[in-house]
This record gives sequence, C-alpha cells and structure tokens, in this order.
Amino acid sequence: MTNDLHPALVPIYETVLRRNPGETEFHQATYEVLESLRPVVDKRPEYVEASVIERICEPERQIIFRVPWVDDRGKCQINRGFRVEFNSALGPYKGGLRFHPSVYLGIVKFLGFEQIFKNALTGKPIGGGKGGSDFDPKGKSDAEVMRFCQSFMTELYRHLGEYTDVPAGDIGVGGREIGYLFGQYKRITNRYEAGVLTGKGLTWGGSQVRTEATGYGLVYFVNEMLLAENTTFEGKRVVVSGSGNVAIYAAEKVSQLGGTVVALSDSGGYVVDEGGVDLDTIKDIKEVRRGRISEYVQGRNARFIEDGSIWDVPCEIALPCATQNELDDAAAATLVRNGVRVVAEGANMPTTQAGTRVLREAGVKFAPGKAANAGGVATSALEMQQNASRDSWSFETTDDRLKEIMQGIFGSCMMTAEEYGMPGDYVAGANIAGFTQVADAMLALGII
Ligand code: NDP
Ligand code: 2IT
Repeated sequence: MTNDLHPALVPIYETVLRRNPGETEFHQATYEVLESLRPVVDKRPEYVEASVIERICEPERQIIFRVPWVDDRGKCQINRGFRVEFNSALGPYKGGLRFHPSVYLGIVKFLGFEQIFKNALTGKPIGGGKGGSDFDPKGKSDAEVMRFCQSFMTELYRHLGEYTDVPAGDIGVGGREIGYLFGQYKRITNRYEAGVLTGKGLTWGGSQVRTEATGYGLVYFVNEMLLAENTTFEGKRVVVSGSGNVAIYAAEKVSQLGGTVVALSDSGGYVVDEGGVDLDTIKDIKEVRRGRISEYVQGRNARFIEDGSIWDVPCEIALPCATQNELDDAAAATLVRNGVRVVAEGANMPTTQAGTRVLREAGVKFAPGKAANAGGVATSALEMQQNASRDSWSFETTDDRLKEIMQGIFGSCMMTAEEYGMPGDYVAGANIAGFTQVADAMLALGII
C-alpha cells in the first residue's frame, strides 16, 4: 500500500520493500516517515534530486555475528548478534542494544531508523544506530548473562568507539548488562574509554538521571501537551503499559505531578490498582527480584488480569511503554470509547498504523515515540558530554537539562507542524523536524 505517499517517494518505498523482504517492522517505520514527508518533497525537491531520502533508508553498515557462550550446565549456546549503523551525518552512531528472543534484523533496522530522527530532535551531535541479540535474559543466572555479554562484546568491540558508535540499553539491557559489556570492552582494548557506552553505573562513569530519563522525559513532554490545552496531570487517571525501565519512571513522574497510575503490565498480564499503583513494590519486584507483575496483587486490594488488554482500563492519558505494535486499532477504539484524551509513546512504535489513525480521527492528542521518548538518548548524550569533560553533574542540573531538551523537542514538533500546515500534528512535526536536520547535513557532506 503506497497511496498516501508522494509519487516521488513511491519508488523509494518499493526499493525498501524489495531490499528488505519480510522485515515488516522496518517497512512500517519507513512508511510512517515517508508519509510525513509529502509536503517536504514539494518544498525541498533537492532532497529527492540528491537521493537523500533514498540514502537515508539504507543503513550505512549492518553487522551480524555469532555469539557462542556456555550455560551453567556446561552446554554451548549460540545466539545471533546485530549492530545496524544506520546514519552518522550528525555524529557517531548512537542507540541501544535489545536482548529479547523476538530480535531479528527487521526489528533492529526499524529501531535504528527511528533512532536517526529521534537523535536529531534532541539537538545533540549523535547519529543513529541500534543493535541487540535474540538472547533471552529471562530465567538466566547472573553468571550466564555475564558470559553472554562478554562473548557479545568480544565481537562488537571492534566496531565501537566514542567517536564511532556508542551503544546503550533497551529491552532486556539495563545496568547489569552495560556493566558486563563495559568490563569486557575495557579489558580487550586496555582503555578506560567511558564514552563508548552509556547507561553506566554512577560510580564508574554513569550520569545522574539516565536511569529515570526516558520515563521522566516522556512525562515532561506530555506535560507540555497538557499545558498547551490549559490543563495538567493533577487528578488525571493514567494507564502505563510495561513495567520495565521506561514504564516505572514514567509512572513515578506522573505521580510526582499529581496524576494517578491505575495500571501497569508485563508480558504475562496487567494489574489494576484503583488507588494508584505502589511503585516501591513494583521496583522491588522488577528491579530487585526480577519477578512477574502478577506478584503485585498478593495481600492487596488490586486485580491481576492474565488474558485481555491493559487498554481496556479506562483512563484520560495512556502511555504505551512496553514494545512495538502493542496498541492496535481495536485497543485504540476502546481507549477512545472510554474517554482517553492523550496517548504518548514511551516505547518505540507501540501504536500500529491503524491504531494511530483511530486515535487521530477521534481527535486524541498523540505524541510519537521519536519525540516523546527521546529523553533517554538525550541524557545518554549528556553522559557522553560528562565523560568527555571528565566531569559529573548533580541530579538537579542533569534533570533541568533533560526538561529543557524535552521542552525544546515539543516546541520544534509544534512549530514544524504549523510551518507545514498541520497544526497539532506531532507525528508530522517530529518526522519533518528530525528528517530535515539530518537531510541538510547529508546534503552538505556530499554523496557518501
Ligand atoms: P525493559 O526491558 O526494562 O522493560 C520492557 C517491558 O515491556 C517489560 O515490562 C516487558 O515485560 C514488556 N515487554 C517487552 N517485550 C514485550 C512483548 N513482546 N510483549 C509484551 N510485553 C513486552 O525495557 P525498556 O523499559 O527499556 O523499554 C521499553 C520500550 O521503551 C521499548 O520499546 C524500548 O525500545 C523503548 N525505549 C527505551 C529506552 C531506554 O532508555 N531504555 C529509550 C527509548 C525507548 P516482560 O518482562 O514480561 O518481558
Ligand atoms: O530507543 C532508545 O532511544 C534507547 N533505547 C536509548 C538509546 C541510547 O543510546 O540511550
């Protein structure tokens, strides 16, 4: 289906389909950006003439490698590792690593593609990339996770560097994994090159607020959306999907700003606590014990629902913070029926194309992930900045910078949408604002 694309972009999208067979998530991510570029093609034909759009859809480099490791029973396990270095027009490749059994090239490419524009929106000098593995950390011992990370880095290290490519976390990769990865990088290279990875621990080169940054940044962005509608989080019912890094700190900031998070989930189901979910308990289950969300209801007046959708829970603000395509058209219709006013993506591409259409047609304010969840990578850029200057900033200073960056992204999405005749369309605003920055740099750098 190409009928919403500018005619000049149809052959480019057809090339994406032909070159990347079966990579449906990558097709979806490119289609969404190309669709937004309709007015840009008319205004700036040089982007097509200098094949900037065509080049931006083809990764600069794609690395796929074997990751052998030995489990606790002494048995050899084989996983597949990926790093897609998508675009370095604005800076070194930057983007997370995902460890999840669903990871394949199409997932890594969609994430890397989104990352290009997200990183441009932050205003920081970072290009776009993403990586990961089909390794499943669930149920593995710390020792197994360490051996896997060491094997993964034994290949990946040769492609990294603070001026080349700087990974961080994503699904299944948090502080523990970044520690093992950084340790192995340091050992192989014999360099304490702190700026090669972000999301490090506070005692070994990490930045204040990086743990909280994606979730906090998402809520700062939504706060700007609410202020534009003359309202705030105060007294609002909020549903947050997931219960990982992004979901937990989004929920924390929502409650700090006076909202009530009534539901959270994991891949096993969701919990509803009408009085507001207790985050100390969630942190203990998820961050300390690495347990299941179902454990939350033990001894409390809350419900666990195994089958069904968290989007059935009525709310005014919905924050999908788990994974791609978790909010489809049926879920969107239920949210609309129950009176949702704002949907903002903490995860990458959590809303399907049909889901986005339902929300948009119902007049729901919708914030796309590349704008709304950019606080994580923006704070990674602040971590790189602190590493480069051998400095470390206080929590307050770093949090203030994060807030300013999110306000800046909100402003540029809004202004760009207005400039291109689509006021209030944050999807168009984010895609166009991110794209034009990268495209202008690519024009200046010549055909490379
Ligand atoms: P975590 O691994 O910390 O948490 C992921 C959460 O989502 C868990 O609750 C997990 O449940 C759930 N989940 C993951 N995959 C699935 C699935 N296939 N079906 C149902 N539930 C699932 O990851 P993050 O919080 O870091 O990442 C969440 C999202 O946010 C991702 O889309 C990521 O790309 C995006 N993101 C992350 C950033 C970061 O800085 N970490 C920055 C910007 C975006 P379970 O434990 O049961 O698997
Ligand atoms: O999707 C994302 O922006 C991330 N997982 C964070 C990337 C980063 O480099 O901090």
